[in-house]
Amino acid sequence: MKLYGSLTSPYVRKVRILIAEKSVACDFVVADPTAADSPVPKHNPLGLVPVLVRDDGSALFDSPVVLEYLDSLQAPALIAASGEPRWQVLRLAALADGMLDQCVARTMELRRAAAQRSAEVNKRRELKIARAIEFAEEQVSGGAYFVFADARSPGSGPAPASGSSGRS
Ligand SMILES: N[C@@H](CCC(=O)N[C@@H](CS)C(=O)NCC(=O)O)C(=O)O
Repeated sequence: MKLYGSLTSPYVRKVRILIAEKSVACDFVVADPTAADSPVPKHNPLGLVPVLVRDDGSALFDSPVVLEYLDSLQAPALIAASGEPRWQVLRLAALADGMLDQCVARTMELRRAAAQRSAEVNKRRELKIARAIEFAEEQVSGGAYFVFADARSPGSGPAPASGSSGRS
């Protein structure tokens, strides 16, 4: 399998983290999706990374889809398979993806020529990001930081060590 992606894309990083967590055999091909000779559109008509090209040549794209596929390859599942734990994980993933969408769009806006930039649009984006961070913080109890173990299997992960991972 090959993962096509840029080094800077947060969506690609999500996939690379899961590949590392699960020790999945997968080559990482650094590819700029916007380059004229990019291999990306051949695998994803939308021209976006990440794209996962499987051994039979078929491609999967959109990071949530790629994550679900990779997670399904070997146990233990990091994304809960069913019931309330699944809805909790999917909601958190949607929140994180939504934050990434807003952050990426904000960055793209800042890259536009000064005369074309909209401070108002980015203000709305920043408000959404701030609300999403607050929402994420409310998901953890006891003033602890959110830790990855909470996302693996809500309710069954180890409790954060008191003090060391608490908010200061
Ligand atoms: N919803 C997609 C978003 C992917 C995305 O926007 N990737 C950006 C890199 S951060 C990209 O490939 N941009 C190229 C372009 O806009 O042409 C996912 O989760 O995979």
